[in-house]
Amino acid sequence: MKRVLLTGFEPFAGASLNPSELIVKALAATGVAGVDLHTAILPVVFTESSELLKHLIKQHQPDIVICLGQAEGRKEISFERVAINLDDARLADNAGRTITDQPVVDGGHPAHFTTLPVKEMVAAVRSAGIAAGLSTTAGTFVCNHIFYSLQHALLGTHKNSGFIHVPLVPEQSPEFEGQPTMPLAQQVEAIAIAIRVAAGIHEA
Ligand code: PCA
Repeated sequence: MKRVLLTGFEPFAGASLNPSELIVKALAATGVAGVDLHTAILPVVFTESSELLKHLIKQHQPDIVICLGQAEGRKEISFERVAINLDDARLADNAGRTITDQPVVDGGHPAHFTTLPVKEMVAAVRSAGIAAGLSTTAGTFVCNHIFYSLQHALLGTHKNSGFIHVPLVPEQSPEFEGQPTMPLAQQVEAIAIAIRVAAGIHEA
């Protein structure tokens, strides 16, 4: 059975919730059939998030690592293809720091690609009737930071890892007027499917 580490993020920028945290907690409660699932919630703080992720990888020795984050404005489950070596925040992280124009890893490659089977994951989620797509930018805030740190940490290993951005949930509409949303239950189902595809056990 593949060991999977799944992470979400706490709320940030004054928001009351983060759907990525709710998805991770829902799947931690139910488990995902056929995989040995380990979960954690990361702080939306540049250095602390990546330090904690590296610690969790050491602790759990996962075969697969999938990190989730909220992407307001997106209407589909968004499978990120590329992480770039750039921290460039437009808003403060949850420690109050606004890091700009800094590499994620000094001397690291300019970018890393996902090592998840993202096209199969998109196809499987879509065939369950849930909106999904590929993305070529995870931005330059803490989500891209964690994605780049993850790919850098696992470089040269045979582990599969990557990042998925998720839409807002309808409960956030009052805070994010006019932005697209997707119900939490659909998001949870999509991520369970994605995990099972990554683990090679999705019966498509
Ligand atoms: N989304 C932010 C950081 C945490 C989160 O859930 C991002 O896209 O960078």
